[in-house]
Amino acid sequence: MAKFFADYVERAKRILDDNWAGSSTKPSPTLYPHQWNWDSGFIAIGRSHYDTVRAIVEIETLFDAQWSNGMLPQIFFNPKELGHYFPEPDFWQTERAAHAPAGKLTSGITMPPVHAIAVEKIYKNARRPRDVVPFLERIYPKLLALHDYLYRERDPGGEGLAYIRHPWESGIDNSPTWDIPLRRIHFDKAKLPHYTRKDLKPGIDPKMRPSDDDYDRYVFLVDLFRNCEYDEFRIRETCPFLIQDPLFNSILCRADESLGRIAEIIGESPEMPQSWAQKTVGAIREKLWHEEHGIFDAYDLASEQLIEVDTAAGFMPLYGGAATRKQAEQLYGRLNSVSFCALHQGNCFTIPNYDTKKEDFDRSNYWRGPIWININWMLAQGLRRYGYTLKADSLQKDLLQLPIRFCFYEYFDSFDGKGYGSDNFSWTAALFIDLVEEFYESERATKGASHRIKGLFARETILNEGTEMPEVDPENLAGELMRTIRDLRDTFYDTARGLVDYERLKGSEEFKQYRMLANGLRKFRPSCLTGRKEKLAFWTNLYNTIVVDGIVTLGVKQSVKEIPGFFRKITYAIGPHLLSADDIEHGILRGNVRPWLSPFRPFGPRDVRRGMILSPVDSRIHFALVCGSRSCAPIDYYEPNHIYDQLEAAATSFVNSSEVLVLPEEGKMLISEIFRWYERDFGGRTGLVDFIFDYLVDDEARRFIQENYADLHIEYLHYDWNLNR
Ligand code: 2M8
Repeated sequence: MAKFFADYVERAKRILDDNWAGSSTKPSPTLYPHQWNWDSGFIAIGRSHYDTVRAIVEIETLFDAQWSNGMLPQIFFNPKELGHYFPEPDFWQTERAAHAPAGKLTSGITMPPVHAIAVEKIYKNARRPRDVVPFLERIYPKLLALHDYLYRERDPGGEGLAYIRHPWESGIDNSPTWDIPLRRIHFDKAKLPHYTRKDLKPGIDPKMRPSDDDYDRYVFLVDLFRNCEYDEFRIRETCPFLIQDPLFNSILCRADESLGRIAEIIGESPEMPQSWAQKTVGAIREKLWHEEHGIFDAYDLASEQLIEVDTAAGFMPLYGGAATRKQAEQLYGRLNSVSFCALHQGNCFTIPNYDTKKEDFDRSNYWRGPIWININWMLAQGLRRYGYTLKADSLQKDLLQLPIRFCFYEYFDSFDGKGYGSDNFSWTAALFIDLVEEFYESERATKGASHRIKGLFARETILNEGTEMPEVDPENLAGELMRTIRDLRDTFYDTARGLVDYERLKGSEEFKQYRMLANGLRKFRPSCLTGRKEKLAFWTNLYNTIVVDGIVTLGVKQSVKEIPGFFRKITYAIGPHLLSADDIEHGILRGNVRPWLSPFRPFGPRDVRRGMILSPVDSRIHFALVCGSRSCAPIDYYEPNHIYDQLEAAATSFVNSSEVLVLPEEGKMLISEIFRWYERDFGGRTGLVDFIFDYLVDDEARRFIQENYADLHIEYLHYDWNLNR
């Protein structure tokens, strides 16, 4: 796995190197050729893991452009790159501003203040954090001045909420939230300064960018600012777009926290940042909460009301720690719903930037629906902060997969993951590096080498040693057991999403009944199973249920990986035999073959259990066997009479899900690790490709496989071992 990510991390670093412009990093080699405010924060976070020097230079360069009133500009223009972007300094005319730094080319607005967060990360991730202290001492007053500007100039009423005065300040430019306040702006188009957009470059579909109407309003606002000579008071008096945004303010209070900790490191008083944080937290939860929607909304200071448009920005108070526990619960219900791609929903990535159920949701248009790595990177941390670990893990998985599957794009299709906008996008690369580091860290904590060794020598836990025995003849036990398993399926399994309600199942009558029947297995003779279909269904169902039983009995919380050698450990006594989940799978159902990376076959040459082996192997069982994890097949109950049809349906559904991705434009096919572990069951590599080809329904994908059959490039997807809870 380490090797698997290592190649992509190298690619991500190469992107950052290629976009390096000498003292800062361009967000993208094509669309954004200058230095951008919050992009640099995210970029520095990525670099902080391997290049402290450049991470520091990135931040210091940006702060060289800070205005004397503390404002940190949205863009610091590179004089060598002028001519490729709109609007550039000739349009901003910041020389009219009293506070703009002389000799520096900047825009006249700001962006979400992620910088203190980035600076703290640089310190924490440095090989020798002490060496970074002089940088902290240099940058701290500048960070303080930035936050002071936001509280002073953008929150004149002292509420604790800074307003933004241009959609570009939000970072989420054409978010549907801005439609209402922007459409309210009326102006005479003839009087609008002449301008030409430069973002509609070849290869960029205009439908995936803000509209011309939006641009007119962006330009109108810039014109207003320069006419006010960038004087905050005059702007405030006339600007029709003044919004208190939950995204901006959640980042602000999260950055206040970092600022307080930086103050402590360098021996300054953290009091000011801490009191700012407290105030903003209180104001977000009081003023921006929409009780009915169960989400935070932006507040429009012109109309004096919440803008009732729900986007991913509404979840950001989780990141800022601003949601109360009760708000967080409601928020989670909203976030983990079909509107924003629920756990195990399939065919969507978490979290789209806008409610997918809205009519104007647009899966490929910029900030009106797609997935953005930076927003979700923050939301994953917010979810962890409130203890929603499972969802945070699933977010992390999607964030790691998107660049791997679809390259390091600017944003991604919320349903099929296709990359849009600029390729080789810097913050996608930078935050990917950070996510991989986080992934390694949690791997080290839960599944180190010693864990694997323990797994090899795991002692079995016999799960059916209870004293309560069923009053059923051993001959009828199989039928009874299967009926009870079907009841469990009906009551506690969500077969469409592959989830099990372990909590409810645990204390239920149905599960008690199942466990009693499982005790009866001690007197069962497997030889009374007749016919291949009956055996196939019996062992498949029993395997799936021993896994559920093991998860409940051993108290698995997040992942079966918590228990060393889980599948070797969970065992049933069946007649005179002991059979672990591994024995059932690799011994009986797979024809006694070695499990992946194991030196031994389950049944040795003289093992009497060899009599139970089912041969030949039906490779479709891999889409029916459940491992209690998110990436395995969804759990179901298999009927002896219909098992072949059910296996056929399971294989079709798996091959046509996001576990098999054929990407002709990338010249490769990405498939579940299941295909790697069980390649031999599919008849080796060729058999595997044939198998996938036969089940795929998409014509374009089939054509690609056919045309590239001989040297098809295959990569394997990261397997998600999180519990299918
Ligand atoms: C996008 O915004 C710029 C204006 O700032 C643009 O559309 O031209 C946004 O995605 C913004 O969040 C980002 O910082 C910037 C550069 O990546 O591009």
